[in-house]
Amino acid sequence: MCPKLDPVPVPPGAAAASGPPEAVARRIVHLDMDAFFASCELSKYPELRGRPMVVGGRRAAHQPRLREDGTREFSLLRDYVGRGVLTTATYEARTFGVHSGMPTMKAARLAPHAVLLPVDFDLYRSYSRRFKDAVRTVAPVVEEIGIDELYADVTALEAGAQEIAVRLKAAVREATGLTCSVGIAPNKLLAKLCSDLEKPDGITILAMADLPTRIWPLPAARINGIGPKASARLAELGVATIGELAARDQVWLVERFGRSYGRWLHRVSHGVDERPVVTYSEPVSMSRETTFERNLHAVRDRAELGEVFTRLCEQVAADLQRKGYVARTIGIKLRFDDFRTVTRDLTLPEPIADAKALRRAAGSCLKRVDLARTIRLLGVRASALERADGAVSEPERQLAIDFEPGPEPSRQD
Ligand code: TTP
Ligand code: MG
Ligand code: MG
Repeated sequence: MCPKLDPVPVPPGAAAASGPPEAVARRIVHLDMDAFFASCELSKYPELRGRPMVVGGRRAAHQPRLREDGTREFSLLRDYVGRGVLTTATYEARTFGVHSGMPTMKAARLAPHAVLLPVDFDLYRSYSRRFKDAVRTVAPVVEEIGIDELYADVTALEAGAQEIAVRLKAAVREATGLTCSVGIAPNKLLAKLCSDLEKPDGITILAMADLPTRIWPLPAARINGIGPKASARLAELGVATIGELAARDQVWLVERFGRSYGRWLHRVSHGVDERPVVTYSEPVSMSRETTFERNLHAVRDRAELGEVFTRLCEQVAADLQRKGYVARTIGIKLRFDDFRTVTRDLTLPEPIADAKALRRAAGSCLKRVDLARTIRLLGVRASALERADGAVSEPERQLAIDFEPGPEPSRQD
């Protein structure tokens, strides 16, 4: 059967009669913080500015030590032993070839003298809130898509794109002291691609007409949704760049990638993306977990374990209350010394957000686990969330988190 062809994409602003009605040409911002975790750390340790630095150490081993003269002593990458990976690196460190996701020991061979800091998620979460609030003062229609990035629809703002970008960057800088990079384009796909083009501290404004010069030379794998498998298959077929993808016929793509993905590939290579900026985002769950510095035993380390367990419950309860949710299902997660992970949960007749009730529910989950082995990690999760004010929420959506958490404990979905 011959696949049905999509209409050839029409650039916004072209005659409406020649394609689907394009209501108003949109202006979409993608804003992404520069070397985010590392930049947050620099605000704590300004003496490291200009030095190569990476984030990915362990709190116990790599926390900076205060010397008697008041200066700090930092761990260096060359001293690292372990199996962790980097969460990020400053731009100075990137000149040595180190990057997010690289095994820390490999990075140590490339940049042995770079400073190594442990991850501090609480700090990054607080900067994340601050920069997002600052953006909303300039551009209220915001979709959060990760800890350090967001989309905003600025179609309705009076100012020109350059002016909006400058204002956004100034607001973020004033609220956080940090720099970000901004892309403004007719849709989310192009905004996300172009915010990366002038990093760090960049502004990129892109019109449909710039597609051939600015977007088509980029590797196809830059597009969100073209993962390692698809890009390997494309490479086998001689397609490395977005432009080479755009040059292929839609039928050719559909034959090789299936109807839905093939058509999508065709559309994105031509810069077409109609997804709206979605301002609501309902979390599916909230959780906190911690990895112990030494493995704990349920009986021998009962007091310590109990204390941590209670603290995790209090943190989850505080997260729920701060964000205005109640939870119907409470769960726990345990990882044992042999790395086996078990979870248990309990669904309650009434939703809760109170630390004591949460601790009781989590405690009864714990009773259902065989605790013979020592424990490396303990986590508490609240799910089946409902708005505490009883408001009807949009269909449940995972709060978009665009990466796996780094090696440190304590994160929140
Ligand atoms: P990114 O925005 O991808 O990277 P970045 O902000 O460090 O650098 P850039 O200037 O290129 O935007 O990710 C944001 C944060 O997410 C990053 O600072 C650390 C974390 N992260 C990880 O923990 N692991 C990963 O593999 C990646 C890519 C990011
Ligand atoms: Mg970033
Ligand atoms: Mg990012």
